[in-house]
Amino acid sequence: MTAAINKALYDEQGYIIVPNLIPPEKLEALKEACEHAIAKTRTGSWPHRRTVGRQFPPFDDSNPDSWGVQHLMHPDLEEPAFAEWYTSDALINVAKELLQCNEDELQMELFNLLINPLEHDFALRWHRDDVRENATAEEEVIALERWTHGVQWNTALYEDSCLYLVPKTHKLPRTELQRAQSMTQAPPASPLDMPGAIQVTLQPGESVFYNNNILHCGAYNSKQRRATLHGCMGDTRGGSTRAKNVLQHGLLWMTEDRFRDRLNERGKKMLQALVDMKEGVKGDLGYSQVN
Ligand SMILES: O=C(O)CCC(=O)C(=O)O
Ligand SMILES: [Fe+2]
Repeated sequence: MTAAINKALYDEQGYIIVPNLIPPEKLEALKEACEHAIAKTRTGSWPHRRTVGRQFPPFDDSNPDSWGVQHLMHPDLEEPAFAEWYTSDALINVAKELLQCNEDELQMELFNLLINPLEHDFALRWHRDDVRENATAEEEVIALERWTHGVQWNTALYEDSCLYLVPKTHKLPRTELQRAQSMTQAPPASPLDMPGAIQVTLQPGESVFYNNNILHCGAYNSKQRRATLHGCMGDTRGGSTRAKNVLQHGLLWMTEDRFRDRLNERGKKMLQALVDMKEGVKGDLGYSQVN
């Protein structure tokens, strides 16, 4: 198990920074894979993207500019470095430690890339990924209490200061002042005006692991290169609690044999957990947020 993981600090703050999860010999391969994926996205040949103007799924084609590349492990993207890293010992060990689970309980989920738009600065409003902005304090407490079986991370390939968060709000409902700044669809003019907010700066190779129901936002600078791997994993003890958060991204392609067949044995097991969760939920769960 990776000695540097401070699980107690993660539980207390709702996030931790972890250096060097990408082995040096893999860093160049991942950067190259990202460049290919970004080029395909910007030229329109990769259709699965996060569109400027839309903060949350479902994304559409209403703007040619993009702030993210979706589905990095998709076989059509033809970049095996992504699935290799998602299933690597370094990443799996951190996930197991933070989730306090066995490898057999790990669930494959999302793996995307956050990039700088080219034409427009863009921002995401203050939000929790799977709790709506109009939730009452009581509803927030209930939602946060059940949100214990997943972990999300950003791994920067270049220096990245786009993410802001409010430490400890993974366990606490918003104060009145925090609610006042997170009740609309509008991104903040100045993220640090949010009471308690910090800006997270990652050096190349560093990762922030966080509870994605912590209060957070993003500010994207079109002039500063961003290529930040953005993924999450769950553990099967969570049952279907994570289904909406994950399935809203459109994961039918992950149920196809041609994806499964390309994974290593560890990846195949993790994928099966996702497929089981998907099959276990009935009907359309809709979306976590409204754009
Ligand atoms: O840009 C970021 O780092 C945060 C992205 C985010 O909050 C989201 O995709 O929900
Ligand atoms: Fe988010």
